[in-house]
Amino acid sequence: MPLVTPFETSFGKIASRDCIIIQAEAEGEQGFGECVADRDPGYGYETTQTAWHILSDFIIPAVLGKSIESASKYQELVTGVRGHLMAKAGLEMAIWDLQGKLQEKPLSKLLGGNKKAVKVGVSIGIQKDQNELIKVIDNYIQAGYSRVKLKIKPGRDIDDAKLARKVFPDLQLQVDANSAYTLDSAQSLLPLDELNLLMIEQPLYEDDLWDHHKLQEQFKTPICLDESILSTRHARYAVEMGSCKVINIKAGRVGGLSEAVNIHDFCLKHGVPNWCGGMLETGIGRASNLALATLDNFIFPGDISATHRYYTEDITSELFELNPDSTINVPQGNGLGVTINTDRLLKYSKTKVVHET
Ligand code: OSB
Ligand code: MG
Repeated sequence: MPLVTPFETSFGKIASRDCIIIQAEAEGEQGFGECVADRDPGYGYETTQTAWHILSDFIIPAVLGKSIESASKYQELVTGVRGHLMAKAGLEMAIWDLQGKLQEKPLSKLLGGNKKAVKVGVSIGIQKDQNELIKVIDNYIQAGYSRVKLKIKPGRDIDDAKLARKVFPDLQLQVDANSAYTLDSAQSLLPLDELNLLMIEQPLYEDDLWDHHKLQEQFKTPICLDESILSTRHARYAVEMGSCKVINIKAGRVGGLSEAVNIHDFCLKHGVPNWCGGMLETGIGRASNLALATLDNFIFPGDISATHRYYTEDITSELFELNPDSTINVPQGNGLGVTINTDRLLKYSKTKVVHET
């Protein structure tokens, strides 16, 4: 899936995505899911190919032909697969979609949400220079986004953020480092604390909960964890250690929507605000993110932008558009509430495999 513009982060540049789309069938109905793993293991260790392998050789055989009472029971079938949370989450999404269609309920309702629209922002990649950065931010503000996240990396951090803050003094602004710093090198980020940022996302390595605690002690700006939180246990460790004050939830990163809801419930109970992260999903994953973001503790705007911020041609028939109040409507149809544009799906498909009982 070619992106409208390449997306540059501290771990590399993404110009197009290799997505795995999963179709699950039961009782004459079908559900769709999207695995968020990408071609390169830059954000996490999984790739499209590892996810394809784990799905084909382990996850699908563990689930195929089994009777399952609800999507929330899916994890019990795949306990034999350690890790590979993105692969697991892709099939779980398809089963939730299927359940919503069979029970004639939208996913947001199945998960316990009530909102009809959710607050969103836009995540902006590292730009070629500062002129371009200001132009890109301005365009998104003109388009109606009220919250902007800037990707940062060593050498493209303080100056970019300072300039953005100077030009847009009232903008809801945050930054995301995608694990590009160590506790030592992150000392250079201390000036960020004067910029009134909503949060600083994932400055240190994903397995560095203790150093995030030390860094959080140096900052009044909340640290938000993304890559570090793979389960409710990680959320508890981070909260007990004081490694962060905000947690970004991505169902794809934590093994699926069930675990995402568990993390949400834990954070709600402990007064730690959440927001819904994104992985440049197609309309399928975007519908899932919107449904998840309807839960009560999703307090900050999500990284869930309009379709055309990502793709000129998406594989769902529905387009997601930004409302003037920087929200996007949550699909109200059954399950994910989206329909697949089969011509587009075919046009962009590289490989298709059918697993049958
Ligand atoms: O860290 O949040 C991230 C995209 C790909 C991988 C990791 C991240 C991101 C984004 C974009 O920030 C979020 C989106 O708009 O989908
Ligand atoms: Mg992030």
